[in-house]
Amino acid sequence: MSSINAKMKAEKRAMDENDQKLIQRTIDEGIETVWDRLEKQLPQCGYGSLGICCNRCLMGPCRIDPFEDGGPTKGVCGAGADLIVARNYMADLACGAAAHSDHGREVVEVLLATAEGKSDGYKIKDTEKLNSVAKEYGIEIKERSSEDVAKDVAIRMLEEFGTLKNSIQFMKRAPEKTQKMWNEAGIMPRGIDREVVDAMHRVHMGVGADYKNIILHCSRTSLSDGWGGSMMATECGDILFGTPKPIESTMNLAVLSKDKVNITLHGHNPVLAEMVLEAVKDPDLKKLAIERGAKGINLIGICCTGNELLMRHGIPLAGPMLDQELVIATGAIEADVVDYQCVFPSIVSTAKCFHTKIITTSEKMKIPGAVYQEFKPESALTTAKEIVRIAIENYPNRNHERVRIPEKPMRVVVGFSEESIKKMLGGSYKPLIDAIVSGKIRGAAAVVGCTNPKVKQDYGNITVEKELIKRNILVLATGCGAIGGGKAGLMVPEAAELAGDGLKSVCKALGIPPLLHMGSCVENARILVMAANIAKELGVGIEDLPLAGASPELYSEKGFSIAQYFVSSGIFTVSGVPLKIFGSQNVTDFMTNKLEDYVGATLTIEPDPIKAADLMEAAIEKKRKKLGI
Ligand code: SF4
Ligand code: MSK
Repeated sequence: MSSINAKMKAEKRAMDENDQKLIQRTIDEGIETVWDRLEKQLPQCGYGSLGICCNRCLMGPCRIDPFEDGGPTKGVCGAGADLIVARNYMADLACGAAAHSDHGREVVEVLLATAEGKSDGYKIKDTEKLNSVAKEYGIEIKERSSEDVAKDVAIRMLEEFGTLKNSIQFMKRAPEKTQKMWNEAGIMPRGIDREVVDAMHRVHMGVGADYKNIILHCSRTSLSDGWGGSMMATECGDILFGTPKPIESTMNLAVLSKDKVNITLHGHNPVLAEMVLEAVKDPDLKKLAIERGAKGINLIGICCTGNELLMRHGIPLAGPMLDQELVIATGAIEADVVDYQCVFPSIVSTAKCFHTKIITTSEKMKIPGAVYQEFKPESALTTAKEIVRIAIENYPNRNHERVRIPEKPMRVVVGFSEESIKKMLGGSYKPLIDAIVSGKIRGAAAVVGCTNPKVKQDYGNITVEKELIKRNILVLATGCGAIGGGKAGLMVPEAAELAGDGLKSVCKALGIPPLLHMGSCVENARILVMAANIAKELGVGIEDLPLAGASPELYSEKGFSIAQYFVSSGIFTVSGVPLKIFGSQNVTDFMTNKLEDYVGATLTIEPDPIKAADLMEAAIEKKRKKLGI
């Protein structure tokens, strides 16, 4: 392919110029990426896209055929389109909820090991948060050591995964009105694992056959993720590593260093990344890096691990999920260290084109061809140092002539945890509520979730974000959706100039960007807590607030769970990528219309990001009208 064609192709694949440069390189040099593999898959299966293919049991696989007269309308067991679509959606969503919550459990386990003095390198950093969570659980603090309190907190949380306790403490953070709504709809979750296992039981052949009942259980399962496993991951992450505060940093592929050992950290669980961050402070390792000819060690984050490191420590972030192959294609990465989720198995092949070592660390996620360094709390810092040593020893293998690091990293201001936002407002949400009531700010919108090669990278996220701030809607962003806005320059206070007059004046008065980065995909829990606290200050339910959500470039099963728990918490939500539900008119109608009767909000699909912003604005205005503001 000529270089001009490669450039045009790269421009179609991503918004960001630095991404485009690396995409062009992959095309020029025949390095396969996610976009190439998507092209080879086209056209993708129509049955699968509509959700009407069932591969659940050995009487199948079965499909419903809406394309041909006289085609099958039932699977071998008699399941029709409604059931097959609902069941497939629930199985995907349960997988996402399980991934989030299992990550949460592992953070709680590290907290327990640390409290018991059995972990290597971890400390309790935020005792204020520890004590406030302990109070919620009714745990005595008095003269007790942080470790004793943390031990009780961790055990009480671990109890909520199973079935004995039968309730999740953090559900009580929601306003009473919202809790009543959940109880009336029969979707108040009992335990985290319980709801996921129950979901998988229901999708077994010959169990759930009522699509409405299945979708409502999707809500229950997703709530156990958002208000359960994900919220525990967030709170225990803060207790162990600190609650984020506003901090400056940089983003995009230009954050790599030409003359330092570059180590990328990719995946989701901060328990790995935080220890690598500790390990690079080791004077012996710093010395070793110099001895091997480097000027030092440069840590860089990718996607959600990157978001957590960025939020808490200002570690520069290279890009979202789809940048994982591009960052290796710079030729400048000594080690790409991963834990789990959103990590392409293909990175080992990408790494073979250069000197990069892929280091896997989780017993759950091994990749053939990668270096495996098992990461356990009891030997965490020791393993992290070994990982850093492997990276440093690999520096002399870098071929500097093949290195292509783009220029101009984008400045960002991040670290907007719920606590830091409240502090910035003077300790109460009143100033924000006043701005919303006066109409200066029409409402707030969460732009969350992924990047997906079916959408030009960052286009959906950035367009929705820009449209919303123009319309005086404050944007709260997390996950890879946040990274798009950061790379586009929306995460600096000067971006207030792009906002409508009302939002601009508020941002200028507070010195904040119109798009607030609130963390990783698991940390959407911060948005739920903020919504709950604002609703309680106003004396209403979350479902009454002028709030909306969007995932313009959704790809992941975790994203299904996030979208469903936003909706189930009463927040109208739009996916920019079609969910696999259109094979059933009834399921589609239930999700996009009838769910409102149960949870005060619906989930809809709109691939055009400007129209998605229109829908979000309309939902916000509808809630304003209902509130009489
Ligand atoms: Fe076919 Fe029913 Fe088995 Fe699904 S569960 S594969 S529809 S027989
Ligand atoms: S990493 S789940 S692509 S946000 Fe959390 Fe990004 Fe979505 Fe993975």
